[in-house]
Amino acid sequence: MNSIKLFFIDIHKNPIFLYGLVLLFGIQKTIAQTDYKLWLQYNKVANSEKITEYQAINKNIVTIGNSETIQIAAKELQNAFKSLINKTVPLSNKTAESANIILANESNLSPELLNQTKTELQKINNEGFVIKTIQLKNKPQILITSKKDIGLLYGIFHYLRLLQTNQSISNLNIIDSPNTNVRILNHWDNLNESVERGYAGSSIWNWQKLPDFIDQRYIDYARANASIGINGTVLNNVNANALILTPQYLEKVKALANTFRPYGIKVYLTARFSAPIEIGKLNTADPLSSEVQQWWKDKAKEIYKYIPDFGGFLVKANSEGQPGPQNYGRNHVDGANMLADAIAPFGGIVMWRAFVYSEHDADDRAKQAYSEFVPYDGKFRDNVIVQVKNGAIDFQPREPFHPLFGAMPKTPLMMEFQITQEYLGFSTHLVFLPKLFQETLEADTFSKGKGSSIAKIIDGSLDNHQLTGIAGVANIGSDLNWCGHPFAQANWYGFGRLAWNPNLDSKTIAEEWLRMTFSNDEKFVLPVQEMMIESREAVVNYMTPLGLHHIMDTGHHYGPGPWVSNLSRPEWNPVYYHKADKNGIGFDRSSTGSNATAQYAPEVAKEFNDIAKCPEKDLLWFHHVSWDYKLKNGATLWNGLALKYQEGVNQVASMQSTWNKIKPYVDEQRFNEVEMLLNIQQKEAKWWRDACLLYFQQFSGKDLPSGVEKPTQTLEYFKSLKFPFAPGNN
Ligand code: BDP
Repeated sequence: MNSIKLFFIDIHKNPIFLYGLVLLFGIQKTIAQTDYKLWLQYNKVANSEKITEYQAINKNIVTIGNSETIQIAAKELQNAFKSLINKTVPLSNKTAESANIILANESNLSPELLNQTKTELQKINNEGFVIKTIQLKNKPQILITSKKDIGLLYGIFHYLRLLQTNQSISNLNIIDSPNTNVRILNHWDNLNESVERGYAGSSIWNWQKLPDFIDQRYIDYARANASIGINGTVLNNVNANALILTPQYLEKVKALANTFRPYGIKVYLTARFSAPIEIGKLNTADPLSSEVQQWWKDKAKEIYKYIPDFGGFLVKANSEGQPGPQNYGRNHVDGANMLADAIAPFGGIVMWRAFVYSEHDADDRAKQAYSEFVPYDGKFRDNVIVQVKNGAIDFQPREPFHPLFGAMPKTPLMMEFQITQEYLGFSTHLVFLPKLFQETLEADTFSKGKGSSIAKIIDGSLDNHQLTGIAGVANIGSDLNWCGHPFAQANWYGFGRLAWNPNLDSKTIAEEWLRMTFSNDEKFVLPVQEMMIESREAVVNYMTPLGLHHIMDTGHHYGPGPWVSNLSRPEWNPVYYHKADKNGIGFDRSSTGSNATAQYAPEVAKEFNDIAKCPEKDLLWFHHVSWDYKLKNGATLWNGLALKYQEGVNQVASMQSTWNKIKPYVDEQRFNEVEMLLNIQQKEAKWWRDACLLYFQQFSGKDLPSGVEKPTQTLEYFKSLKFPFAPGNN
């Protein structure tokens, strides 16, 4: 037993080694490999007509230019063709005339090729690409071109996606560029290799072995990110450790930066505000002190010696106990601008987080970031971007959009989504997050009248900003399948696709991902796509329906804990958020309550503020509602709430039945994994339903309506459940 365990631990981080063992021992199931390959499975194309079409076009590849990036792109094409269409396609740097696929950036195009693509090239930015079927000597060829080589890499991944999803590749004319500049993962990884809110094993950064040992995972990570257009990574936790800024660690960061560079990925770090004291031996970190300013300038210079294209800093300051400018009586602008000045000469940026709330502020937590940041609008340096979570509380299954979006037109704002499922069932529950992301991106802030969507704020088009970005808190760890749940990979994938184009439809993303990751068979794709889309509403229903929020058990945030009321900070207690009493339930944020609704543009505020107009999905977020209140469907609030919880449970049951039906289309291992995880999800959806309804019933004093199953246990039982070793809660 022990040796088996050891075997698994050893192979954990090294799939190539695993593959070797599999060959050696003749083990048939190489499925661990399958999971590891993410959406880049490159399964052999099953449709014979498509194979013929693809084989006819992809005969040889010519690259013009010799950067590492272009070589990676060409090799990727070659490898992919081998598995997709079982063809060894020669690669050369001969003349374009002899090619079928030409890879070259615009500066390497012959006048003739340039002539055929110059209008398209004018429409792309530095990371964009053009894929065009052109005629050379009357022969059709596919030209993949761009301004810079990174565009070629993005271009080939787009091209391969067409093959992976069995689309036609004749007469192509694709012009595509990312809508945002900074498309970045935020790793909440600690230097001891634990991951805050990480549910997929430990950190993939092996700080102990760096800089000399480059794990194959780093390369695979960079490749996967490049395939979806992610171009930045913050390596360490927002709850930062200053040691990352010491020479010993900068050497290691440099090794990672060198590995990621050819894939177009820049490295960023979190900056602990008190670093000048902790590692600089100063006795203050006051941003207005000239010695502190000098310290950061010197530190920036030092960092850029190691990493000439270092991206910049992400900062969590004066939030949840982290140090910041307020420790010295200064404000967020003083802090952010001081760092921005230090890093500006080298082209770096500062991503300053707006996730702030204080136990000393008696006002509604949902209002605090807005109150604090709006007066700073227009006061930050040009290389500062303020990073705002999608909602005003904290990555809940559903939140109305954060009121800061639209309220700081003179400041670039970047979106912070959470890909790791801190409040959504960890890596155990299947929840397709792009649906949630899309809901936020599509929300209309009305800041400049109708049509002022968050997508337009994020991509800079509404307020005319050049610096733009989207961050996602990574769900990546050392698990063999990277994300802990086969379907959690779709959330990484979908985040990248939406960061590239915030207007994409989550349904399209689900379909692409399924085809690339599992199968192109319609009998598989359609039902599973539907299941993924539905999964977001399911989790809302069985955890926090009708606008409830933050009623997870505290600390680890797994499972229900609406009864928790004993934590030192009031806004850490679930009772603060649901406010259930005999009169009703919900947080009154209307003008009769905390008046958080007034932080939105008048058109939006009017809707949220009026209980009759407020969308029911957000009802209890904005209103304290009587148990007998009549919902739009005629049910009382109590009955409606109970039925929503039941609906969530039923939705998971229907996800299970969908999954059981698609068994013939999925490999055994992934089928079994998802089946087991859905079984847990089903049990836990019931746990949520029963625990919450039993608890709220104490206040409503009403029976469960017909259609809602009887609780499986007592409230006391649910309250007694404890999870001292839940992952991700350091
Ligand atoms: C909360 C997490 C906490 C993070 C914090 C943050 O519970 O671990 O440090 O957000 O975003 O969601 O800073």
